[in-house]
Amino acid sequence: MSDSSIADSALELTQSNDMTDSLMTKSSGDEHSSETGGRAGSSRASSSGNRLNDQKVKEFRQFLENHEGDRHLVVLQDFPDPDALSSAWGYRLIAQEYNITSEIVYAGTLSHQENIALVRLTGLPVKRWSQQMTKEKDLSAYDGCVLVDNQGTTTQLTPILERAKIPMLVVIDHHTSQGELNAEFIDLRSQTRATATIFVQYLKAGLLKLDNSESEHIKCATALMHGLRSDTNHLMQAQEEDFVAAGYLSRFYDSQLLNSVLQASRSKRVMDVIERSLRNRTLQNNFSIAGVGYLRYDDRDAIPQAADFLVTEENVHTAVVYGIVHDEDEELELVIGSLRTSKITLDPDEFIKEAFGHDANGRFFGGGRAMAGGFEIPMGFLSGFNENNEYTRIKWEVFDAQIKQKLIPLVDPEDGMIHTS
Ligand SMILES: [Mn+2]
Repeated sequence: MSDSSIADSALELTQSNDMTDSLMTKSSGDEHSSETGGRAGSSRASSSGNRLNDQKVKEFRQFLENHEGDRHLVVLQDFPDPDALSSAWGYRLIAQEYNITSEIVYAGTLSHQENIALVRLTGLPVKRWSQQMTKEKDLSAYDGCVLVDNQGTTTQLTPILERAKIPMLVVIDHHTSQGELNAEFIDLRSQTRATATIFVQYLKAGLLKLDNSESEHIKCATALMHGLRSDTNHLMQAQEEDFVAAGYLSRFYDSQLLNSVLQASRSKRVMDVIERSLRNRTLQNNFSIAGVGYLRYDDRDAIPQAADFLVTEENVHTAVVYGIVHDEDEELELVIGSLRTSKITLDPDEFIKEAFGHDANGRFFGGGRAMAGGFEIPMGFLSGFNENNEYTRIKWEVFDAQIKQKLIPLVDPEDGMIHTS
């Protein structure tokens, strides 16, 4: 895995402003107020929001018509989440209407049990392409690539596709802009909570008529419902457009199927990491901080799950869980961490950027969005497995102490002391 691969943490980083901005202030859900207020045009935001969607639908339709018969590669972030997976499926079904075939791929891991369940139970057509496999493929078979719920900065496949000169055709995303993009069709809506919401708007506008008698439509609608729920914290941070989208999906989705996806049980290894986080946690000023030691690359998603769990403890408003993740294939090690908070005045993005700063290239080690954040710190020269247990233990202790040292000034600004317990 290349160091350009950033996952959950960086994903959270990129979502920085869109959710926090509107959490406590007027939300951009007002975009549709004219619909409910009955005074069409009374709100500039409302008409411009609808106009944007109408305009984008028109552009997208034109794009699809121009590309009839194409073969597209839909590239997801390395650790695809339900929003990405379901939106990519939406793309595939819409594109099919224009005789465009698309393959949905990701290079990392499907590591959260809910994501695995989503893919298995709905038969979501996604494939893992490792970096190696991708290098060996004949990419010239594809007319172009499509980025959904990402802008190419969270997938290891970007440099390979660039080298193979596969044109970037489409970017549909709700993260804040990651820099200049060159694609034929771009729909970036940083005020929108979920890419799934954008796709539902495309469906509603008629790019594909969902049909209750088509089982693939029902399954895709179910996946989109899961996607938009999971990017809005179970609709708790949803805006009007997300509720409208969910309302539309409610005509098609299979609630029992969604329930089975949500019931996915945790693996024993995830339980073990949660157990370690409980045992190792230190409580200070309503923060709960836990280092969980080493874990396998495939289990990295246990870290945010442990943070989700620790933040539920009485008198805790913020939990930070981190560990050293080693990727056996790539002989690479990273410190990966997650933050969860219920404290409305704590901005995870600011907190993480301030705690860990950035690398030599000015790139932050992490960031966040409302209530959640993450970080990913490459271990560089110290990376790599060592047979010697004592060495491994010391290495962990050093990183553990270093992370705590970075966190403590923020957890307890009065207390400049270094705590390493
Ligand atoms: Mn998303």
